[in-house]
Amino acid sequence: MDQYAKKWIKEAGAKLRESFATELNIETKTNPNDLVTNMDKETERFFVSKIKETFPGHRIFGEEGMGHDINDLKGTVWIIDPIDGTLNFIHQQRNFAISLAIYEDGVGKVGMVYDVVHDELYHAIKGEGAYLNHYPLSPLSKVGVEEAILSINASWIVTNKRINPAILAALVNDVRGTRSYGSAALELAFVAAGRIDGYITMRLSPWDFAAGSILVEEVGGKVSDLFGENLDYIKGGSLFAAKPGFHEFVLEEYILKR
Ligand code: 2AM
Ligand code: CA
Ligand code: CA
Ligand code: CA
Repeated sequence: MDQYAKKWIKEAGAKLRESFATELNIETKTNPNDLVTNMDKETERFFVSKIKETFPGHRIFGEEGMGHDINDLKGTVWIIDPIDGTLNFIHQQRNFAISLAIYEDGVGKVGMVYDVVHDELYHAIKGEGAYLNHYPLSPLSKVGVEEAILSINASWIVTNKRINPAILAALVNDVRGTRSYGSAALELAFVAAGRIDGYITMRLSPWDFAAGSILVEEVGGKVSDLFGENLDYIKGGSLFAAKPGFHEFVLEEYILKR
């Protein structure tokens, strides 16, 4: 299964790179900043046709329309975000990824995040380690808050309905530096690769984190919602991924501290 997934994700990535030379068709979804392109839709259709042809019994849950009636993860479910970071795809032609995960009865078995422009495939099979292309990713080591690089969107520090923004502001003040890449899948892959130490975001859908969470956990990182609870792989929600130790520390000393 993972060999097919790898082959298809590379093929889809090549099509995305080729699309830079063509004119994109851009539409809005729920609001003027929520965009979708013909390439988002074409890429999802590409995976759907390959999976249906090769694994007719498998189910598919994708951002651009597939399986939006899914309300459990029974059997084998492919969870796909054809382009994660569509705004970056449109504006920057970089900092986007294809995210593909395979879940069996709710357990994440295969996680792949493909950084298309850099030709970097982050991949993991549960229990067999995580890799960046052919290089194994090292188990994550502990880091103190004062040495940590945290990925967080600045807007969450200004207004926020889920948590007092002052808590996030204090955390942002205490860490060594912050980043914001605009692709949840890539940010999770960066946590797994040790390029950043943590990632906090307020609202994601399952296809944003289904693959990345497998990568992070495979190298010993922690993934939860913002308050330390389990992620919801059907509804989505907030997310906090980080190195071991740092995750617990931030929950105890900032997020859950009254
Ligand atoms: P997308 O590009 O596939 O839509 C941007 O900070 C990150 O959040 C991207 O991973 C983006 O995925 C995702 N995202 C953007 N809008 C979202 C929304 N309304 N709900 C959930 N995730 C969203
Ligand atoms: Ca989207
Ligand atoms: Ca996404
Ligand atoms: Ca997307």
